[in-house]
Amino acid sequence: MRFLTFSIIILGIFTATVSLSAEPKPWQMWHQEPAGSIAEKALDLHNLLLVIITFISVFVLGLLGYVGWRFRKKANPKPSKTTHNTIIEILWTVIPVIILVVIAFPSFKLLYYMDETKNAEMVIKVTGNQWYWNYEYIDEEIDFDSYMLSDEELKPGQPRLLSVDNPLIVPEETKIKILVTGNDVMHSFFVPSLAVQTYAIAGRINEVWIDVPKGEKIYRGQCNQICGINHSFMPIAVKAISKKDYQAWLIEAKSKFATSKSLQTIKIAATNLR
Ligand SMILES: [Cu+2]
Repeated sequence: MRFLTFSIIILGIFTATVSLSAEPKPWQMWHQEPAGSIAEKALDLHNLLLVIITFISVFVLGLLGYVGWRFRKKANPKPSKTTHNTIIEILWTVIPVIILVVIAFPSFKLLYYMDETKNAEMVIKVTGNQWYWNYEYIDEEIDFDSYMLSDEELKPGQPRLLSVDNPLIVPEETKIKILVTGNDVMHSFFVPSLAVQTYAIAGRINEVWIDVPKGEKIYRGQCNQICGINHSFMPIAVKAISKKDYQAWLIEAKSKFATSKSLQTIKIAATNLR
């Protein structure tokens, strides 16, 4: 009985974390559940490519097996000296070209879709640092750092090495443009479930966008550009909340994170110029 209760509690904790955050699971074999339109389209393209490459691989393997068997020494003691066959040569050039065109079409379509940041409803600037992230809400003049939680700081249900003190808070169902840059070495902003991965390079700004679906959820990611000794200790947590809760959070955040670094820098620079 005690074991049953224990199991139910464990199961409860497990299912609770499953529904509240998008993160890698032990022994996971497939993608994380796609979140947002880019991730859904990327998974569709992946599934199409998987079908195509499976057919090609099975065909080539079958052909190799057949040729190996059919033309073995015993079955074919006198090998033919044929070297050219125009029809076959045209076929093995034209068919791969057709396959590549079939792949290029949806591929470019997705690429241009991902590139379209025009109608974004808000902008967040993400800066990679050794070894933490800084998130700046440009229009709101909010700016804060996001550090990984140490093992001692973890609360029940928070995954180790993936939890942070200040997650990137975003409103659900909103198109958000993200400007990614770096402050020192190269980092990379990577959230698998949102299908977002962009390099953070000092002196450059890379643009991406996300539209997290409805529902309160944490989308977890990591820096995936080897950036120094603590590379694996700068996780990303994107927390989606309702638009109403987001407005409430903004009010709180404006007092909590009011010291806008960039504004301070501008002010200091302006005073120095005088
Ligand atoms: Cu990094």
